[in-house]
Amino acid sequence: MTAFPEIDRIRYEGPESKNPLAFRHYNADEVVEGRSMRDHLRFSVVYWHTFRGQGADPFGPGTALRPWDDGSESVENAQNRARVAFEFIEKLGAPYYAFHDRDVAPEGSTLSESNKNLDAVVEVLQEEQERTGIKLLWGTANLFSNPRYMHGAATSPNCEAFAYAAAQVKKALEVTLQLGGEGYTFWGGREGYQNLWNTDIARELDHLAQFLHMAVDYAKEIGFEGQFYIEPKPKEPTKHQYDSDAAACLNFLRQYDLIDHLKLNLETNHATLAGHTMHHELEVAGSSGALGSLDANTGDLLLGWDTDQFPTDIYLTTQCMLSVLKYGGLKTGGVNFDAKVRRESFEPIDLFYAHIGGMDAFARGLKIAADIRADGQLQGLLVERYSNWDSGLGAEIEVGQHNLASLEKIMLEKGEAEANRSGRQEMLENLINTFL
Ligand code: XUL
Ligand code: CO
Repeated sequence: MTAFPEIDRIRYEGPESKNPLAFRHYNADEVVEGRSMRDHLRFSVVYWHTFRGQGADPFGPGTALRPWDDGSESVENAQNRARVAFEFIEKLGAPYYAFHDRDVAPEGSTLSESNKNLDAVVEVLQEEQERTGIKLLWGTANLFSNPRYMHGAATSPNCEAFAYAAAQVKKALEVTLQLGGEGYTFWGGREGYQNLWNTDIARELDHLAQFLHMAVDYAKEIGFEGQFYIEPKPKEPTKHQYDSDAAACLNFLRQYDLIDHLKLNLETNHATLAGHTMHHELEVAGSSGALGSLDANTGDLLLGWDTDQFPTDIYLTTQCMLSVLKYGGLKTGGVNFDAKVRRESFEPIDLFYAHIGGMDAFARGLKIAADIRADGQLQGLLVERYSNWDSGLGAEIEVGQHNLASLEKIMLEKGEAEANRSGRQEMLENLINTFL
């Protein structure tokens, strides 16, 4: 059985190709800065949008045609869907995928039934991983859809919702280990508040930290050595999510002694909802040594929701890859397309177009970023901007030789600070454009 009979393996045909089912820039074996594109980009397909998304929105039901899916919540349908997912990922040529426990297998009427369903589908995932060589980038548990999590999971005022979530994470860690997953992500689905009159923030944050420590401890116990990630998002579904942006996550991780255990999984549309750019979030995480993985997508600035569209903007992907290269490249993380085809793009083939576009956009971003780095002008101007810290007074301050009184003495003698130099912002923006 094949779900995509008309599609062959998607191949690299070069920038001149007019074939919409070919890559123009993503050439997996091509070497950039000493590493293949495959290894730089570590592309990953998400199960939840690509195989469970129906295209529903608040104004109408799903539109997606998925002829392989009988629409039931049976385990057989879930197993069949898993095989289709691997056919898709293999034809696309992405080396990784990511899933939530409840995307891949139906929730049963009890926890043990849900665990049994998950085991039955994980068996197929394992077979398919072995057959194709496709690997699990990260696993996660859905701790936000079921009504038991209406007030949150780890931050719920109901301790049994916390306990149930803990049990779900335990199982999700076990299957992530079983599948050789390279990471495990915590996105705080409803870990936030809707109303401060009924919320004890300090207690909820303590609980969230306890929950993450339990996961870290259990990973150690079972020998899971993958990387843990926390994924910032400022709102949706709650009005304020605790993990609101990279800086808030870093503060939380440091406050609760978790900073050595979790890195950040940054998502473009979450950055923009937070009033930041993805570039900002990457630099905040990277400069703290916490840049872990990318949920690659984009929002629509005119809509203001988490629309999770596929990234096609070369300026964005160039910024992403400049930051990734600057901080030493992706290690356990990947470029994970947490993105969905839009409601009007309802045919199976649209899934290919969407991923091909995202992969090509990132491949171009990678090549452009490498060109900018090889050229060296941008880096040279940055070094130059801070150069008066390299010797004399600047160097003395940096090594801690001064205090307020000694600096006052110098400035009383000089009377005024040295004149500033131009930031050259327009010139730098023009410089970047010469590479695009
Ligand atoms: C939600 C979101 C999630 C996480 C995984 O906005 O991005 O899909 O990536 O739970
Ligand atoms: Co995400």
